Amino acid sequence: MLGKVSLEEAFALPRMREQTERWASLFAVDGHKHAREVTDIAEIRTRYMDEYGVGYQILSYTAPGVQDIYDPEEAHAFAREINDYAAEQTKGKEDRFGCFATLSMHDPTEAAAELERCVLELGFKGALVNDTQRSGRDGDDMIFYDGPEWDVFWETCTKLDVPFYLHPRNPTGTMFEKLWKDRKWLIGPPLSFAQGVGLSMLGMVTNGVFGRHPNLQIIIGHLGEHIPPDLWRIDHWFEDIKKPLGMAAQCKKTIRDYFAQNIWITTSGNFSSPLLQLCMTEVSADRILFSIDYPFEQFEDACTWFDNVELNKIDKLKIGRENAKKLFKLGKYKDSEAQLKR
Ligand code: GRE
Repeated sequence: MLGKVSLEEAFALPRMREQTERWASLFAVDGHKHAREVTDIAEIRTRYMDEYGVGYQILSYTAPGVQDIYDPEEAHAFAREINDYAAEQTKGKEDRFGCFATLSMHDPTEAAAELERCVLELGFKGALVNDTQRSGRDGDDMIFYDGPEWDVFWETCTKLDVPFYLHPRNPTGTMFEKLWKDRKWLIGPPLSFAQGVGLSMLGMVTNGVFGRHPNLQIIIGHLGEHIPPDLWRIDHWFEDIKKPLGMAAQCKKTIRDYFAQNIWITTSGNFSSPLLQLCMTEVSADRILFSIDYPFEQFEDACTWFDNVELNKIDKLKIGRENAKKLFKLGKYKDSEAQLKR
């Protein structure tokens, strides 16, 4: 399929090469290739996009990024540097690339102001943030975004009418020590990422964020971070047990309502046909967006899978590009109107 849109696509600052190589050594079999690809914005990437029919990508800073920086001032300065770099590097390439804002999440008002700068001045399409902000003097604390102090930030997202991509980060501090250190192969895509995002996502649902911000749009990757297959059980426990026990005060609608009205899922890094079918049944093709997770995953794997997966034409177009066009109010980009062959 030509003209696909993908939106969980990472880059790194060239000056962070050492950190990038270290990260690559944990998550890439060919670390040098990964480092080269993640540090590139538009050369290697555009070649892949052309080869595999991706018309438009929304770029975001590679994890854990700013969410790993527990000094608030340093975090904010790093976020601004990344945003200015992304804007400069994609200038003149607006028909192929958009950007998600990178934000320091130490302070809700400051995060809101930087998001506003990115959207209004730099033309960014929303924000991508990792599930918690590392914080505290020794970096052992973490900030969740589901409390009332974050209302000012979520108000800004809805006022600007841009989505927020909730992306995973690796466990750190005591959490790492207690849960993951002795089970290190489960860190990342096998388990810890889905647990981290699931906790934050369902925390937002049950702490009433969508009740207070009914138009807020949150995107999660990896075909829903293990939530869609569990929707029946979550719904049953929310409605039949947790609400009678008091949860109803801040969580008025059902989990299925929030998935229909506030939550989007992408195919990033999860190219499973049976799971896609399940997500279409449980969540609907109207809330699913194609994505790759480059360069942690390969264009070839994502695009060959999606181009060949058995879907009717309407759903393939929705997931491959039409939902993204609407959500991000995209104008014309390469192959944005191309006919679907099969
Ligand atoms: C990511 O998207 O940030 C990521 C990692 C490590 C492994 C896989 C992955 O940081 O998708």
